[in-house]
Amino acid sequence: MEKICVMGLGYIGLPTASMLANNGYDVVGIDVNDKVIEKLKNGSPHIEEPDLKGIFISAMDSGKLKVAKKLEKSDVFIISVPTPLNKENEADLSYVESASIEISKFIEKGNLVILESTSPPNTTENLVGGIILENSGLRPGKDYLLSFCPERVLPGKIIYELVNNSRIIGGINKESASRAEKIYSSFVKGKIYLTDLKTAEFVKLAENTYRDVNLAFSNELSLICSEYDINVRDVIKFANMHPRVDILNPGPGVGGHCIPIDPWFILQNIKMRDTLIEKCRKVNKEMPVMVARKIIELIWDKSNPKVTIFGASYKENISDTRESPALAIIEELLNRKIEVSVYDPLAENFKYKLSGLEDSLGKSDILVLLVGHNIYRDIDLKRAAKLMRTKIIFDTRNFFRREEIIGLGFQYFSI
Ligand code: SAJ
Repeated sequence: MEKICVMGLGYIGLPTASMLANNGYDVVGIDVNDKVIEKLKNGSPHIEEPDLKGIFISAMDSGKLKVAKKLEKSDVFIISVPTPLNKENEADLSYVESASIEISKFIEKGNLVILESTSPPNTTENLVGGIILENSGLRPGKDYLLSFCPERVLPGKIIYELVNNSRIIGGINKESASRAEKIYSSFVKGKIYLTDLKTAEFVKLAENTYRDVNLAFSNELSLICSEYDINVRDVIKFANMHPRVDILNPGPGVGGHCIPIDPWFILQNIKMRDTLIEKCRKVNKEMPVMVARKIIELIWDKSNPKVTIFGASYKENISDTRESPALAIIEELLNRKIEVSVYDPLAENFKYKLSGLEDSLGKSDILVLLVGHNIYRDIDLKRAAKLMRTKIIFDTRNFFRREEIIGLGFQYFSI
């Protein structure tokens, strides 16, 4: 069996490395972060994700998965490092660059390099291929094989989707795509489609941008419906009964480390201006501001108002708080000197202080639900009503049952 080095042990790299090891490959997972390596060596993943711990531990126990800080010689190198957005709304490819420089030191003729990190079109050939050529003299497609294979898995369902989703693989030539296909087919049950590098890079961006555009449409509908005093949820429910309509749910904004970022990668190297994609991004970015304004409107007559926020993570039932709409909403409220208390037992690495349930509700003037975690279903709303100073619920996810909330004496508002 070939040896594979997976560079970057984050949300995608760690499950992928574990999966490959469980399917017979000798895998070395590389991460530059000492704390991550230490935790993993002690047998516990640093990421919360259903079923991840089990597959990671079995990979480590089998002896097929090692974790290390330094890269080593290998047959295959998979780059799975972050590609965040920089201040100019362009891809920060510095981690891909560093990984490519490292690979240049170990790569040999006949090896395969796969980029998995979401990147603007041409990154695999120009940046990864360019750096390796410059530093090792090896030519992509001639001396070694070069592919792009984007991850497509949904946080919260990563392990299931890693196995069952289809994959798209781009190669600098057919041999590169086919060799990468052989590796992924060791654990992927979904279909695997082969194409060229640029197309595969673009497909990944198009998928997430499609979702961003659909969400912008849905969020804009919610604003328009509120002008007409029509319930947008009813509109979407009925419209989606049409066989060719599939509108997503409006919410307090679009968070996470992918959907708010990838549309910018599509736009960064093009001449076209005034695109639909950019407008949609702006609509979604504006949603938290609209939500904050609505909160302020609902509590404007209170002296020293207190706002309770349920949901710091960027979506339901996960701990990830990156680009969470809660961040922008809380910032708006704090800028107006409004007291904010956040209750989210799942959230990790949140910028603001998190409170206990009773503390967060005590003497509050409004409960704003930003994310519909299942654990919020167990909350005793009668007790919440007693603790709060003013009984208002602003439900941005259609999470609660309106009649029940009103029955408990609350005023109920939704998006
Ligand atoms: N959201 C809504 N309403 C909806 C659906 C989502 O407001 O009806 C919001 C969520 O609350 C969240 C944001 O959109 O704030 C994004 O959530 P998501 O569930 O749509 O997507 P992510 O970011 O968790 O994962 C996406 C997925 N992409 C697609 O579905 C096209 C996933 O498959 C990708 O692998 C992932 O991005 C990624 O890593 O690129």
